[in-house]
Formats: sequence, C-alpha cells, structure tokens
Amino acid sequence: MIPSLRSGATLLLVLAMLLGAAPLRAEDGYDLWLRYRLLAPEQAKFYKNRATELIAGSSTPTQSVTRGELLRGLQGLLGRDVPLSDSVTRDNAIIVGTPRSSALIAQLHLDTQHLGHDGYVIRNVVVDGHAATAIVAQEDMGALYGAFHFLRLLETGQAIDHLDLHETPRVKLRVLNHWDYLNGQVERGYAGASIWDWWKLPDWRAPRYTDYARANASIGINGTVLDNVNAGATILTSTYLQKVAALADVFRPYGIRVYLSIRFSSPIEIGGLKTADPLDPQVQAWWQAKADEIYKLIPDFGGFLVKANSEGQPGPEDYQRSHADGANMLANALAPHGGIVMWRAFVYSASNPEDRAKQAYDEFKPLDGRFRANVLVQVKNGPVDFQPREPFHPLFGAMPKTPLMTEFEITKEYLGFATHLVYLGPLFEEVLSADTMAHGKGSMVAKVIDGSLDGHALTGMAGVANIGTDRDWCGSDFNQANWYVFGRLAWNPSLSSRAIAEEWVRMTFSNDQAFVKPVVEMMMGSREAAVDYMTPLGLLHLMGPGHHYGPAPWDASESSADWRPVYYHRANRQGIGFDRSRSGSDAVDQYAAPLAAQFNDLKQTPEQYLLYFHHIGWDYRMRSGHTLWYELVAHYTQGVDDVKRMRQTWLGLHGYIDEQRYEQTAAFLTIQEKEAQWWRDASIGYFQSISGLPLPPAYASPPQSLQYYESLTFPYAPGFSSW
Ligand code: GCV
Repeated sequence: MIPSLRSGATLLLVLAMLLGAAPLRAEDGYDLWLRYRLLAPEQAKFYKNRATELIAGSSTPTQSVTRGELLRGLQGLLGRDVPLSDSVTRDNAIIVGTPRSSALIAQLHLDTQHLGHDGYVIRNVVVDGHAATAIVAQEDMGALYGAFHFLRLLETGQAIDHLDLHETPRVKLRVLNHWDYLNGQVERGYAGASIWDWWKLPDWRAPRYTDYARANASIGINGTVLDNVNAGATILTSTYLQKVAALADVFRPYGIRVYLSIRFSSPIEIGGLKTADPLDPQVQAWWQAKADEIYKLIPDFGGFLVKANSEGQPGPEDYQRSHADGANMLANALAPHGGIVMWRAFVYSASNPEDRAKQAYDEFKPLDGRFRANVLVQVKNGPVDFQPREPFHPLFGAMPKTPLMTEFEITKEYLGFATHLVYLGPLFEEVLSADTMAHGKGSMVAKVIDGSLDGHALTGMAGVANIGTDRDWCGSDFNQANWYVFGRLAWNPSLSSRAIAEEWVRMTFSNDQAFVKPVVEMMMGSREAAVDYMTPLGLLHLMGPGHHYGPAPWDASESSADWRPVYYHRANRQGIGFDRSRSGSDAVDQYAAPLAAQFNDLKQTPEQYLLYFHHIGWDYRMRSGHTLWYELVAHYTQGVDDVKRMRQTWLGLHGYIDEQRYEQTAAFLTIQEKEAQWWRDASIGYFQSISGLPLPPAYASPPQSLQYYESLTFPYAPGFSSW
C-alpha cells in the first residue's frame, strides 16, 4: 500500500490548489466507481513511472474498448496521456491482450488455456529486456476484465511492483434482473424511470447504454434481463425484438448478453393460439419459431427468465403441468442456439394453506433431476422475500441434480428505498457463507452457487437491479455500493464484503484513510442497524402493505393472508413469532438434518432467527438474561442509536469529499434517523398494545399514539402502483 498523503482535509485542499485544480469539484455520482480522478501527487508520480507506455490492440470492438478504458483511466489518474506504442521501447510499459491478438503476449508463453473466456493474469514481466506489466488473457473479454482490475489497483492505491494475479470467475452467469416495464416504470425502483427508452429504440441508442455496459463490465457482470419478471407478451413482438437487438449490439463489446423475462402465455396473447400448454405441439413449435427469430437478430442472445404460477403470472400449472414441463419446453426451443432458461422458484399461493416459507421447497424439491441441462432454477436468497434478514433458502443444497442460481435484491424494496444507507454486502455474504450442511460441514451456499458442491458447470447469480434514470443511477451514492458488491461477489462469492466496501469507498470517494476507515465501518454496521430498527430477532415482512415502506406490523388489510404483517409475527397476549418448529409448520425439516435439529430447538436457534422459527412468550429468557420483551425493545432502540452514530460519523467527515455528494448523504442520513425512530416507535407502540407490558426502565415511550402511526398513509410511494 502506498502511504496516504495526509491525515486532514486541509492539506488536500492546499495540494489541490497548488495543482491548480478546483478543489473537490462537485460530483453528481454519474461516474460511479469509475471516476479516475487525479491521484494524490506522490501516488500519481509513483504510478507514472510504472506506466510509461501502453501496448494494446484494437482489432476487435472489445479490444478497442479495453484500450480506450486504459487510456482514459491512466490519463485521469495520472494526469497525463500515456503514449500508445506497438513495441516495447522503454521500461515499465503496460501490455494487454491475448496470445492470439499480440505477438508480445504470445512470446511470454504464459499458460492461458485455463483462463477460459473471462479469466486473466496480471503479472510483472520482462519483455525484450524491459520490465513491463502484462495483462494477459485467453480471450478479449478476459483482457478487458484484467484492464479494469489493473485500473482498480491504481484507483485504490495498491502496490503494483510484484504483481502475479490470477483471476477466473467462479460463477458463469453474473446477471442483473431489471424489473422494468415497457412503459418506463420500474417495479421496486427508487432511482427514477427505466433507463431503457423503448420508444426511441432501436434508432436512438442513448450513450447511457454504453456507460451502463461499461460499469457492469468493470465489476464482471456479463448478463442483463431487460424486462420485469412480471412480463407482458409485447417484448416478444418483432417490433420490440428489434429494440432488444439494438441494446444487445451496444452491450456486446463489454461482454454483456441480453436475456428477456417472458410471459408464459405469450403464444396465446401474440401468437393467436388457444393454449400455452407446454406439452401442446403447436405451443412448442411457436416457441421454437420465436427462438429462431430472436437468434437471427441476436446471435448471442442469453435466454429467458420466467416467473410462472406466482403472484398471478400464468404458467404450466394452468394446464396441470409441472414447472419442469414448462421450463423444459422453453429450454428445448433455446438449446439449439445455446440459450438457457432461468426458472424462478419464487412460488407461493394464497389458496395454499401451507406456511408460505415452505411452498417453494415443496414444489421444487420433487422436481430435482427433471430439468433439462440448460435450465437453472433461480432461488431467492431466503424462503420468504428479500427481507432485511431471513435464513438462507432451504432449496440450497436440497436439489443436487439441478443447477441453482441465487437471486438477491439489490434494490432496497424492504430496506428504506433510496434514502436509507444500508450496505447489502454483509447480507449477501451472510447468505453465501451459510452452511447448508447438505454434504456435511462446509457445504456453503456459495458452493451450491458456484457449482462445486454438486459438480455443475452451469452456474449463476442474479441481482434485481437498483438502476434508473437518476443521474447517480441508483438513487443515492451509497446505493451504488450495492450494485458494486453484487458484481464483485458474483465474480467470486467468497470475497469479503468488508474488503469490497473498502475498494468501493476508495474508488467512489477518496483514498484518504481518515475517510475510508470510518465510512467502511459505517457501511459494515448499516445492515444490522436496519434489521434492528425494522425487524429484529427473526421478525420479517412488517412493512406497509403494497409499497413496503415504513412500519405496519398491525396491518391485516391485504387481500392475501400471506402478504399481511400479522401473518408473519403472530403476536398475541402470550408471545410472538411464527412457530416453524416440528410442533408448528415444520419448515425446519426442509433443512439438512443437523440444521433442522438446531432450528427446531429453541435453545439452539441463533437469536437472530428466533422469531422466524419459534413463537415464544414475552417473558422468555434470552441469552443475555433479559426477557424477550426487553430484548425486542433494546434491539429497536439499538437500531436508532446506530443510525444516530452513522450520522455523527458522516458529520465528522465534512471536507473530505465534494460538497454535492457530501450534502446529499448528510440529508439522507437525517431522513434515515427520523425514519429509524419512526420504525422503532411505531413497532414498539404496536407490540406493547399486544403484550400489555410496560416498557423496560430507561427506554422512552413512543411520542405518538399507536393510532397516529396507524393513520399514516403513503400514496404515490415510488416503485409501486397498481401497474
Ligand atoms: C416483481 C415481491 C415484490 C414484487 C416482485 C416479486 C417477485 O413480491 O414485492 O414486486 O415482483 O417479489 O420477486 O416476483
């Protein structure tokens, strides 16, 4: 690590002025983590001496993009143009390419076969008697990923003298899922409208599409599903496929494949058929013809994502066929073209009296081994629905014959929308590092996802995008970290969320340790803070009906029982929690035997999942020695205190970054503090009305009546309407 230049904000300002640059000029967040701002003089000087010239081809679109990125990055970070060269003319050149594209790379005789399509090596080498840094790959895409990695080293102030880095992604399909409608609305989107301007496509290809592809490539994302899983049939019409093809053209040099969410009943809606029965030969022929049409326009089309027989979407069960029948029919149509199907396991039905948390497992576990080789089953990280915390989904580890993708929600539907600062890295890491025990100890979810547990080559990770037309893409600067951490973990699910937070902070804001350290601490604690002020101790789904904003533990207004908060917490005079033990819904037995035994036993259940698995008395003694009621109040209060601390931390960081981004974060933290307090007060007020217990001494009563909290309404909350 190169030593940081200074420890106070003043010196940086002085240096910036000496350099003649406007100090910390306002930024609107558009540049994400690819800002490439001039490094501190000592750092820039150090790297300049190690980047004297650039040797990079440009005979394919991806090569051109790679070369352009290195030129742009080096110019920005070092403050001067790095000359391009065809041969090594001096020490410390940067050479990038593949043995096929570059004679210089070929003469290094590095083994690149094992790097596959996306892998790369970054190594200090000697070429023609000169020291150089080589970014070497087997394919162009690997070289682009390597170039981004190299620039990241500079942006985060890493040493580059003894490099010997080998990287290959552990997951094959690293895919964003956009919940975007063709009318421009984004379901659960809090960053403006959809970035796809369908009306102007295919003729107008907005520059933002290229910036989007570039940002994704920089973190290894290699696929995007353009439309909402609640899909209409229109996306498959010829008119729209032309538009999709235009986007695919823009994304191709960046290694991003396009996928589509499809509506299972499309053969009826746009094909004139009377049925969408997957075993009907006419239906099968329709999908085959549709696949042929798509691949004529988009030869590298990725495939389909399908939400079927879930929340009102049509599906194979409408014809008494199974999910496997439906998925395989689509997979047959795509297979000749190399396409795949991502079939979602997010299924539950209000007419099924079974615990909602059990329904996906009940339906999919028996289908293990019945899916075609080009089908992945896409499973949400938890059994209910992207809650601030829930245990990992019991399907992980339970379907060894089927490749399972995990689906994370990057957009913060249940976590305070755009304004709350909640870094999702710890949530993702908690799930990926959870041990399913499917093949004994060490059977982590990450190993299910990367295929190593059961020997699958087809692997994937999906994240529901938080991207919209806002200048900063994600609705707040800190929400960008959630896009970033998703990509980095999809590349390597074993990375630490703390390390990722640190590199993101350095690239997005500053390399100054006096800024980096407290901000990383703040980010790392932010998810737990949200769990505490929203749904501590295993509670979940207590958000307002429909829009999912703010507390509504009292709510029973939803048409479907399993959308109602009261369904989830089951609080009564005696106690609180959903009994999923063997004496309750027995969801515990969907987990591998040792975990089932642990979760079934109240005393052994981790307290963070307590009320998810057990209904227990208000006076139950927790490990702390306090009663459950006391702990509940303490957790809610702790969450608020944590946010107060986050805000104080940020207030102490004024001057380290530009005013524009500083001020917005400060304002958003003020909103978060106010709303954390609201969550705490409303929740405690409600649960107290049920338990009838006094607040523990030293804990403040809610300032308003429960009726007041219940009376609040949120018309036009973003991300939700009647669609
Ligand atoms: C796209 C939850 C969300 C819905 C979402 C659904 C899904 O229910 O609230 O907006 O629909 O999950 O993942 O399909």
